[in-house]
Amino acid sequence: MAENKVDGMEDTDKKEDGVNDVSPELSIKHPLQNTWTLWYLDNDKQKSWEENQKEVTSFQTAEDFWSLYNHIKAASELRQGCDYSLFKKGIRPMWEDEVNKRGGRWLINLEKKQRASDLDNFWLEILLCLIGEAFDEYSSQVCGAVVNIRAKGDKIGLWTSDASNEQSIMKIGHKLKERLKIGRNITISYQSHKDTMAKSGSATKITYSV
Ligand code: MGP
Repeated sequence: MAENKVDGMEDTDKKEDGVNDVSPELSIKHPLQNTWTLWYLDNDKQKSWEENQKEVTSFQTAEDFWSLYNHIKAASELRQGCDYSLFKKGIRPMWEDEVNKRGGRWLINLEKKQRASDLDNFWLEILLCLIGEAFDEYSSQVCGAVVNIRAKGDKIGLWTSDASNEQSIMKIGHKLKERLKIGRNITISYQSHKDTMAKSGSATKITYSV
């Protein structure tokens, strides 16, 4: 018995050696430029908005992003009132965070019927833009993105850190439209968080649009 066991273990060791022979390009994960944190906002009416924000996990390689993405529900499968947010590690997905408080967001308002057709594609494309630093030299201005699942129509926001930096905001807005293949006939708007916070029932002031 004991001898068999030892034989078995030797076999296993050999297999493991084989795996380790794989070239480094295939076995080393691909690091991302930033570490990213996924947040989930639950819609629990007993709790405050801030208490409902849950930090899920952080990742810093392409492979770990895909493991996470494939493991969680698609945005379209979340309950009404819930959000996903993906932010650079250390930035909380809220207006009050030091990095967000002078910033704002590019906002994509979806029609109800787009939950079935566009929502998950848009959200994945935005995630890939974030982790792939798709906004080139303006990527440092990008804080993260939020998807809101709402009965009145879902929303996706791309948050940047400086609502007064027109050049960065416009470049990011154009790139966003291009990557999401949003047609020229559709306009998306940028709002500062200060204005979003201040709105009282009426429409939020639009600072830029593309
Ligand atoms: P929401 O979830 O961004 O949009 O904000 P929703 O549900 O479509 O509502 P609408 O007002 O845009 O039509 C809903 C509410 O959540 C806000 O009115 C705030 O009370 C709270 N909230 C949202 N955000 C993003 C923040 C935040 O960053 N900080 C704090 N303190 N509260 C927030």
